[in-house]
Amino acid sequence: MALPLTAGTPVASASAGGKLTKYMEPLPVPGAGIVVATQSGPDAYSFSQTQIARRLHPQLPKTPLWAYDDGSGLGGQAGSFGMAIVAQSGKPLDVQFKHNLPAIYPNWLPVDERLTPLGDQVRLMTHLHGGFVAADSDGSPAVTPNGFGPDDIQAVHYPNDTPAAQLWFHDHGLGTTRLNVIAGLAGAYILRDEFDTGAEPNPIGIPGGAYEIPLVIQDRQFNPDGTFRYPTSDIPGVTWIGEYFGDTMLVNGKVWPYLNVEPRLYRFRFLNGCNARILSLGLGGAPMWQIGAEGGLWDKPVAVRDLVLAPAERADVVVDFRRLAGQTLVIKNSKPTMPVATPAPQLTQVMQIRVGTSVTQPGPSSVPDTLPGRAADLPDPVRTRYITLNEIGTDTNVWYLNLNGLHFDDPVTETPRAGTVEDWVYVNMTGDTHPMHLHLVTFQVVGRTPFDEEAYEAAFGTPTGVPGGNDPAPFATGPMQPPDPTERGFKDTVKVNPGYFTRIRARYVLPAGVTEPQTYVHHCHILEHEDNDMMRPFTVTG
Ligand SMILES: [Cu+2]
Repeated sequence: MALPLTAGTPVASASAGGKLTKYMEPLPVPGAGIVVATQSGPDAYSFSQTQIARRLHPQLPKTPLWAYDDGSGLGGQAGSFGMAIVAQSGKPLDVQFKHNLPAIYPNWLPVDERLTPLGDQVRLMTHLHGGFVAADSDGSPAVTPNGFGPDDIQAVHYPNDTPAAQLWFHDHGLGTTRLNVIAGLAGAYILRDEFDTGAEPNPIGIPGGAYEIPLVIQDRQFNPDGTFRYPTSDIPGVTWIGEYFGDTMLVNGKVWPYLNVEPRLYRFRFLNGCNARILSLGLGGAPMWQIGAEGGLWDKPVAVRDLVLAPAERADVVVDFRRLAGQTLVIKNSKPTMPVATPAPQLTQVMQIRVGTSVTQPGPSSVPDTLPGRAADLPDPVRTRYITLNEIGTDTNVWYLNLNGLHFDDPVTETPRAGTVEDWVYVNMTGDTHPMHLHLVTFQVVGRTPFDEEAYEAAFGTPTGVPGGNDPAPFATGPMQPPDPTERGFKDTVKVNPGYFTRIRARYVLPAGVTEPQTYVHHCHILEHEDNDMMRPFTVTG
């Protein structure tokens, strides 16, 4: 089958997406537009990363995409987010990813060769986000910085030795994560257990089956030829841009889709899959209870009005449409309120929900009072580390971001001992919120403390930022604020807001049978920041 060749096609300067008619096509869901991956053998999957083309909106030409093919040929993939793995807690999987993409980046993916180990070569590396795996199965730029090239196979082992949760897998190429994810290399990884079976009824008493809907939200721009538009910098010598913001919203890989629902309870599983946009989502008046986040289910539901999700954050939510029969709702995205800060231009409309008038299967009649999950409640730490977030040379040709004033490939400085609990305090020296993500662990959000950033910088600053290791407590300007009610459980990504230092607590346990030392990474999940250079290794030691 011939695919559109885009290398050599001039990239238009204006986006074609913002004027598209909204709510023309149905939301892809697993089994209808999203492929539920088929195993290649017992407890094994064999994917290839490959280029396909799909029409993401009826008024757009087909968009070339990079996709994970499970061997099916992806006839069941409707949009730019098209693959889901369903895994069972306690049941390990062996997974392979074979690079079957072009060797060199096409024009529509503007690589910045200052940031990559091998120039304009397409080097891939799949990371299971939220996975509890050995370092050499993590898809880690600290282990395989050059990634994987054409025809290479990345073979990984996922123990799945954690409770049910909504994970995702996405590319993590060093210096190219923002481009590889824009191109389409992201998929869902739904981990089930004996409580969270996905069926209806289930032991938890929450909606299941066709009434559980993943909602992966990604903002994008388009060129008139249908390719994704990724702008380049207007700074001479620089291609990289500080943040990517789209002017159209894609949900599950389709532009501004609609979803038909019945007037009953649903389970919506939100994932912010944007490169840089922090979402603040409202459901048009439908009552919502959050029941879990990145680390799985909580011990009890929490009523919520707006869901403020930074890139990579997830929210597991029960929504009640029973009083909304016959109505049409819109999921809207508003500007996040302080202290969350982001330079994103407004993009309000997300998707439409059409509530029908009849119910096929009644499902649960109420939201359960208790859940089989956990509130995060770790014991006191044996050690506290202070990690700074710096932005250097903004809007100049040496613009980059860093942690602790160090580059990614400087020697490891964070070395927690296996099995111990540590507090990490992220000290934000920039003007914006950064969603910090740790590989390997899930963590408790302990709290956020306002502080005098200028005085702290005056005391410790250098031309490459404030180094790590300096306790900001003497510079506090108020008491520590407790975590938000939606930060009740274990998380793997936390909003580190400007004007505050943010304390998280984790136990640095390794998977069964994995011996220290093991090196992972922690980084900002704004993909542009991660690519330049807001990422550092850490080593779990003996
Ligand atoms: Cu950041």
